[in-house]
Amino acid sequence: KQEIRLEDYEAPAFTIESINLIFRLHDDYAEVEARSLFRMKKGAGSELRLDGGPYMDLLALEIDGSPVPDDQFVKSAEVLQLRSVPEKFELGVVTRLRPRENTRLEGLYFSGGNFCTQCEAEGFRHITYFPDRPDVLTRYHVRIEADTKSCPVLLSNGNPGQKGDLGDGRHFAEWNDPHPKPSYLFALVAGNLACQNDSYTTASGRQVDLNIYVSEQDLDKCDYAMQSLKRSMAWDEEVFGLEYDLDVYNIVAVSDFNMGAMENKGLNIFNTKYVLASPETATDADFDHVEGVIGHEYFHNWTGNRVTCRDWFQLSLKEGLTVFRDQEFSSDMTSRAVKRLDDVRVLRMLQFPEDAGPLAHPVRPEKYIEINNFYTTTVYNKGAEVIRMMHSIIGPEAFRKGMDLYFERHDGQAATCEDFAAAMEDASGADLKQFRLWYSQAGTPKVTARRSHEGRDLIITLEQSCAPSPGQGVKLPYHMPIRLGLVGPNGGEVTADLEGDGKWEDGSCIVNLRETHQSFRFKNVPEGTVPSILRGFSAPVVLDHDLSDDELAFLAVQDSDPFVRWESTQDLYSRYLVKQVSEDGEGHPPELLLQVFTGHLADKATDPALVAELLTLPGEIALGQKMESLAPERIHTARETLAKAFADASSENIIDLYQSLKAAQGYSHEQGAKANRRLRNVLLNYIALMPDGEETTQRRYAEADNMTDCMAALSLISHSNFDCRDKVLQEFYDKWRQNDLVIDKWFAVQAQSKRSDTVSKVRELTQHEAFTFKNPNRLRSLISTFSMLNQVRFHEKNGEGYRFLAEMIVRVDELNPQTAARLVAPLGRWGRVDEPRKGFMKDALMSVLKVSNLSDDVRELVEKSLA
Ligand code: B3K
Ligand code: ZN
Repeated sequence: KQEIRLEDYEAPAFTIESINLIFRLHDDYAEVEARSLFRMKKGAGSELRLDGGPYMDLLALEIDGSPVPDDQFVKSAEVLQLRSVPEKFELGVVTRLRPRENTRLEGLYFSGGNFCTQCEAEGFRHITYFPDRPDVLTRYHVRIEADTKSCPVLLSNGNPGQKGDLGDGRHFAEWNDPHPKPSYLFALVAGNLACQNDSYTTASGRQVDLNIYVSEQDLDKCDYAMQSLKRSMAWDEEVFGLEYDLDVYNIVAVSDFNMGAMENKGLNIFNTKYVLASPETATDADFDHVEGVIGHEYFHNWTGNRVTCRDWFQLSLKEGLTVFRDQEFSSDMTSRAVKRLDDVRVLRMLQFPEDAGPLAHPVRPEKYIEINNFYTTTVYNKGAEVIRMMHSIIGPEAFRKGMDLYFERHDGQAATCEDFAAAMEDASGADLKQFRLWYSQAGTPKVTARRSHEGRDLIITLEQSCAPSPGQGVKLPYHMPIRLGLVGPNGGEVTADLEGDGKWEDGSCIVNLRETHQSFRFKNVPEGTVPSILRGFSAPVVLDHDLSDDELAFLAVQDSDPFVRWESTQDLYSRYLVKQVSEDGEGHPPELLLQVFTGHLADKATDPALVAELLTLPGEIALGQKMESLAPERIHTARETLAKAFADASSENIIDLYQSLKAAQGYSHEQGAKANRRLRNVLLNYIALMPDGEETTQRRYAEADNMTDCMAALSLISHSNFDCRDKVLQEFYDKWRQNDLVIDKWFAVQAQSKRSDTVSKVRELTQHEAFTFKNPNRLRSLISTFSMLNQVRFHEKNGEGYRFLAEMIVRVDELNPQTAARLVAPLGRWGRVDEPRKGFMKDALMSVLKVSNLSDDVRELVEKSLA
């Protein structure tokens, strides 16, 4: 496959007025008839190029009702070229597909007894020959014909039209989508599904029919998704003034899905993982993810569907913006402070390594071989940070004006990241020229903050740099908003006059860092004031500061900004742990650390969910990122040792707090109850290390009346050498074997085990009766969890972890290239490890490359990973 470049973009030569699609679905094949009205643009040549794919047969090709003669078109595996077409014509294409054989889960496929589609990014070309690109928008009229009994439910985009009986045990349904859309937003579902129905009345009084379709046995797990959908609809009206625009909003949950969900116009298709939730089967985190993804797909209706992307290089235009919107939504629905920590943790754990490794690319990439490989955490999560920075720089009011202007200008169009930045610029009057570098430069910038004093003035000097990334040697300085505060000696906020580019807002000062080296003078600052830098993680950077341990301990307790409180605590713990690792020290943790820990333990004024985070040691992956060269075993040991020291030193307080958090009246999903569970389960980690640890953990497991508590205990048991371990794992499996999503957790909890036998256990689990290479959730729960989250076992010194992953990539690639490609990244991190690991990782990558028939998806990433 050839590399596609942003600089080669050309507008389409034809517009399409409408498309009529007829799907004739049969048990073992599907026939698709497509009739589209094409109109040539002025000055375009008369040749027509249509995208296609190798998995369908072309049964008929017509122009204005007459067959196109064989010598008038050329068909290769991926393109259908018509030599010369009229200025205006109806193109008729009939194709035959085999949905049951489609294990790639792209285009039209069969999952759990139902037909469904996935067209983003380039799946529509596997349904019919068509200009399958996001800047060709047209109106869809769809008719589905299928067996009445096996497919009672027939769905497509837009509003429902006619339906009826066809005789012979077959029936049909028609759907009309009045909003022009690109082909990637097309969707179809046909099958036997149960439905939860509700309705929503929009601000302007439009009544919308809401449906969630799932398989019969899951009907009792849709409530939360439905409530989340209604909350999303209300939130978008309130915060952005955006209303829903069709009579019906359908969501279908399918169990075989390559990613989380898909925002098809009026017919979202979801991974069951992000729809189904009940307290018995889903953790609090799962509930939050359901709400976040339901919101995300709903918000796409405006940011993605009404305004779509001109080309796939602009993917972050819809994804970064929509992630920002779903994060804001979840913040408003839950706790803003804790949501921010969760988001920053994800960014650091997934995006920072991507940005520092061989697969680094800008938020707006400039080239790709397989576009599916660019649905990355950089495009999504860093993309969201870019939007958040604009929000900080121009302020919330101007941001809202900018959004309004963006929709006013581009509703119904395929737009670019540049269009978005221009709207924000025009609405605010701010100059965002330099800011745009966030779209084009890859890599995580480093910011160094140093202090000096002149009289009573405090001068903070910020310096920025960004290491080279593939294809980008030298980086220009970014424009970044750094939110900082001054915490006075007795803990109060100090507001001091600023000399330099910035402004005060609600007790914090947002300064604009634009130069490589730039100073900010705060006038007349009381002695003993400590600067709190990068509040709210206002820019996605690595911060290096000159705060002492005592100052960190001070901020950990006193700062009004929850992010800095957490970050200072983490910094303090990490400093000590990194030193332990590099010196292989056995030393007892200093009094200051214990003081901070017990201080948090006694903190009754703070949200327990945040206290839980303050009491959590930095993860092994986060610690690894603080080291030049990764020492996974030593990181693991140092962290365990510190946890044990905390548990020993504060055992009474830990147990007291643990007891006091016991829910008075059974399970509740209220914020307060969730927060208490979070804290209680963090404390359980420490209790498990105490002399009665096994007993308490086992009791917690046995008494759990919800999946959050159950998994917290099970995860500790899975790490442990407790006698009960095998028995508990077996019981859990026996209890839940009918529930795929819960069994995914069972695989994941074993894949994450820190026990030294984990690699061989994980390998064994691929032979388990419940394991299948065909289901992406199952693959992710075992293979991705192991390779991405279990640092110490994946990086086993003998290279077994790497070899296992390489074998899995090859196995999965035979069935599902997109999902196989998503497994590659951990093997590319060889720059971070020493020999012999480095050699083993490269060998593993090479072994994948040697395979014949490797997909373009996997090949692109493996080749880049080796470069
Ligand atoms: N837009 C889809 C992702 C499609 C991925 C295609 N490989 C889901 C989302 O971001 O909402
Ligand atoms: Zn999205």
